[in-house]
Amino acid sequence: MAANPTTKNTKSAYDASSIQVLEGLEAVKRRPGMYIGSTGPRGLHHLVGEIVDNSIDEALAGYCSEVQVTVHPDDSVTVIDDGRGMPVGKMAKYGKSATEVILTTLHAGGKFDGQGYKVSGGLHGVGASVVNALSEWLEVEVRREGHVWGQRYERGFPKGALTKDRKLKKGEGTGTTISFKPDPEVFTETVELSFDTLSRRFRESAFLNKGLKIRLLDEREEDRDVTYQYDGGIRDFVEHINEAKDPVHKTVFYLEREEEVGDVEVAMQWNSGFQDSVFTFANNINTHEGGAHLSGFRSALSRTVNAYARQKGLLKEKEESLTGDDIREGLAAVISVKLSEPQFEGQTKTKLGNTEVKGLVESATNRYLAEFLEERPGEAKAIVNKALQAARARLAARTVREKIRKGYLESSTLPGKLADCSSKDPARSELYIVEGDSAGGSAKQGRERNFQAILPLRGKILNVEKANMNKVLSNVEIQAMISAIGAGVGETFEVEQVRYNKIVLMTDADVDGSHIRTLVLTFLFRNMPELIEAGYVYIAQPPLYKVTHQRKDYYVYNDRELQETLTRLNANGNANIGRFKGLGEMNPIQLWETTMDPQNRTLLQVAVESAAVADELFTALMGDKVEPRKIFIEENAREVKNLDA
Ligand code: 28F
Repeated sequence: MAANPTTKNTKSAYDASSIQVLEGLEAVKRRPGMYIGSTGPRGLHHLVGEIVDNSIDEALAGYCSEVQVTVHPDDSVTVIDDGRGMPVGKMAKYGKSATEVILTTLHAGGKFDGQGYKVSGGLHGVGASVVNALSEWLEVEVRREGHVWGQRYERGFPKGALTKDRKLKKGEGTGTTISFKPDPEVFTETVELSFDTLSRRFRESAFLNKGLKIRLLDEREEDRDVTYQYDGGIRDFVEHINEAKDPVHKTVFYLEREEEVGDVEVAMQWNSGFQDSVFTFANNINTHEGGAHLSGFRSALSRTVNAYARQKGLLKEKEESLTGDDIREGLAAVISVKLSEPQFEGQTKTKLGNTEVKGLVESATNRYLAEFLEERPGEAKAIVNKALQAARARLAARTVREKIRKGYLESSTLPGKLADCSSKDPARSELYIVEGDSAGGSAKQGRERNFQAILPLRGKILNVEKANMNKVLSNVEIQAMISAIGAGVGETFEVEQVRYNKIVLMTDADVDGSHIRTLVLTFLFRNMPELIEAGYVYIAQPPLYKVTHQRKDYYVYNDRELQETLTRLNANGNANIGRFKGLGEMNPIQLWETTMDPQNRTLLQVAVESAAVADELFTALMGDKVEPRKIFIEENAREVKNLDA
């Protein structure tokens, strides 16, 4: 019988495709890093992300509304979606079911017949086949065409063809379920998935796909079960970023456009902080390195805000335009584009290349932001004022930098409040930085003026960790410290120019005092690290208690000493114990005798073991994250008594 021309010889098709599959699996197993970045924890988590992204692709196509991810005690994972279900039909070209082709052919899924989906996320489209190859086992269940279909693989090899199993139950929806166990022979470092890593990633995916419900269950720990769903999409994302901050204006700006080139969404809202947090995505992939969409956004933002500021007379003709940095200070924004053919470039393939996208984002942002500002004059004014404030700080800092560069901001323009010492020999001179004017007053009276200078600080100083350099340099208290120390700041700091070889922080022993002390230490650590490295920075130790016994006063510095003193005096109850609430309570003589007299004071020398550790800790202590505030430096400082001995 003549071969029926319509039925190609599926046997040879099968053989050819099987060879291709074997080569593909081999390639992935030989160099997994090529396909998932690494076989460390990041690569391990990518496996889960890749499978979930295929469900998200089905959601992008409009057919899936819920994805459920379960981590099992044996470190295997199950992902379930309620999409249409992977196609199950036999593909003549491959002589196998479409499901098996998707799960065994590299770069299959989503795109193998050219049409594919309009946009596909995934790990730059490596598809589920890589996950299959790198899994000890993988099981797929498809619910579609009235039946449940199933197939099992081991290290990518099918243990049999796709089978048509039970009928779908009444009311049972279509969809795809994939369970898999990452191969411990590949992921030799660890196969343990982190709930936090997964939940962070899925929360981001939910923000980026408005309305999509993603649920994460962890069977390894009781009741670790979160569900993310954001009907506001990236608007909710911006609100989440600004949750711990205070917004400068009420309405979150939002635009959404669908053009030939692709879809673009932008959401943004300014907060009163100094950092800008602008996150950009292309097909749900975080484009950390930015690219065309980010530059389009930035151009539009600058142009539109400047135009509005000038048009409303908030920016005078002769005044220079607001810079991008001025405008972006305190900005929380999310830009998300969806393209059919995204080009990822850059070091880590997270920079969007498609140049045509710049125009798409720029024109959409120009148009809708101008409208937003026009329609909300109150909010627009707040936004422009924030940028004007940033510009003023920038210009003020420029002046200060000029002065520092020309050496003005050192000895010549000493701050009014500094009560300097008469000695000009740094080796003998000490600068006490004191909290508050009343303590400053006592210190000025009590000190030994030929070698002790006093600089009172007015209340809290700026938290430099959160402020950019412009803000720092335009802060009066900070300027006073820079000029008193007299050796410049930042890159122009010269430790040989320092006017005092002891800079002593003297603040109250209460929470406020320790907070101010940490702020000053953060400033010094960030802007004059050599000062700390030279061992010039100290912390004064005022007494905590005054014990009066038989008309004699004893000053006690901590609870341990208090017990020892009471025992030594065998006071047994007839001693009066007074607690010092703050430096201001001490009269000048007491302050001198107990805290400033080199003969019997105690100074803690600030010694930072490793700058890197401190750097990390300062960021944690003083950054945006709300961590338990502990005085890291004191715990690492070496206690030094009678320094002057
Ligand atoms: C747990 C992981 O992988 N879900 C998937 C689909 C649905 C279709 C599909 C997938 C079609 C054209 C190739 C069904 N019906 N969850 C998943 N759900 N793949 S993967 O098709 C494959 C593409 O190019 C699907 C009609 N069209 C598409």
